[in-house]
Amino acid sequence: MITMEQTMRWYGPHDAVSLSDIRQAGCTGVVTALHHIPVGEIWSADEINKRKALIEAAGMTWTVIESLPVHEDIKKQKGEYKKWIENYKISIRNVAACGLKVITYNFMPVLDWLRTDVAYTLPNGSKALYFNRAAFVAFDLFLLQRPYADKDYTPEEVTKAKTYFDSISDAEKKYLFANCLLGLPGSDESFTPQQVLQALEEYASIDAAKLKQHLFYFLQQVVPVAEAAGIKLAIHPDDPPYPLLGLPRVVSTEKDAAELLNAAPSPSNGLCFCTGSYGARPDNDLSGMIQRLGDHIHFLHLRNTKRDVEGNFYEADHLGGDSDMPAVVKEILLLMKRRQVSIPMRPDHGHQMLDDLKKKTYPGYSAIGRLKGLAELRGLELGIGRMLDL
Ligand code: DNO
Repeated sequence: MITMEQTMRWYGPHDAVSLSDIRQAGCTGVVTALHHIPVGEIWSADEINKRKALIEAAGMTWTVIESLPVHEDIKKQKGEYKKWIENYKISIRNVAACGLKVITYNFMPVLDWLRTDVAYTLPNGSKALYFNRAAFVAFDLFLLQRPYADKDYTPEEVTKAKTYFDSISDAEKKYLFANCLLGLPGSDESFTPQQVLQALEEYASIDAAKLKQHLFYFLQQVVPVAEAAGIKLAIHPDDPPYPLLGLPRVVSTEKDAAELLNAAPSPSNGLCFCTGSYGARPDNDLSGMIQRLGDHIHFLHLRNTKRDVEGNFYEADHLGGDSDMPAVVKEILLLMKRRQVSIPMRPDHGHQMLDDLKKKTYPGYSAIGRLKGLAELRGLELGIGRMLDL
């Protein structure tokens, strides 16, 4: 039976969750990035090898790079975007020269994932990441005060946001503001409102069609280099999977994924299949997507969300929530058997629980919550595999 390779994300030597913790959780692989290298700059073989050696000394392999970030100029096709693309190609080649095989990236303008509350208390006392629609609209309209933001919302949404905003304390407003402005993953620096407003302004003339063109151009440039070097690229979907703050988002649905794969056909043009991100939309059929797009899935993020009719969602237990995780794992097992490959997986995010609650970790990336998710997924996989006699 071919099983998924178990990995966890590690933010680097300063991460409160150590490599030894990750190994004890049962992982054989680590997913990490060189967060200290500014976006756009070349990742040298020397820097990659140094990080790789740390991971190998801890008895694991560096299985996936998450992320090799794409410079904002590339997304906007402005400024020095051609230089940044050339740098990206060099980094791909350097990554390959160091023996790594999979690179994850995303094409979300300005922000990466976004939640309104990174410590939402669940009934059992553990904490989860939460996206509250009214809080988000309130942030946009009354805290960030994005020009013309009200045009993006229905009058009912504006009223709900106002009621919500009036009901929370100043401290809660500050907390909401800070949560929505958290910096890029792996960075300890938050965005300032001015930075975000300025960055949004620069996207004023870029709609979804244009952003797609920019993504396709980028792929047509880098995919052949990746293919020649033996690297699989794996694009992470938008999180949440719809436009935010007036910014277009173009990797949210099965149709988006299929289009970007067709734009630069190659086994190296692939997907990071994140069940939590795609699954936050009820119209994404996760099992069907694995059946139809499976040849291009090179990395898996397994997590679950629980939605409500208002557009709110929180990150549920890995086997709970709205996505049918047993069905997803079954499809993955069948896919790996058909392709005869083990696909790396990480339990994406976890609840802050038990001793996690006393530690400062990156939101979503505490040790025990992820270990719980990983252990549940491992058991699920083994059980389903045995039942199907794979
Ligand atoms: C969130 C992550 C994302 C992901 C990037 C990939 O926890 O899944 O931040 O790493 O979008 O580029």
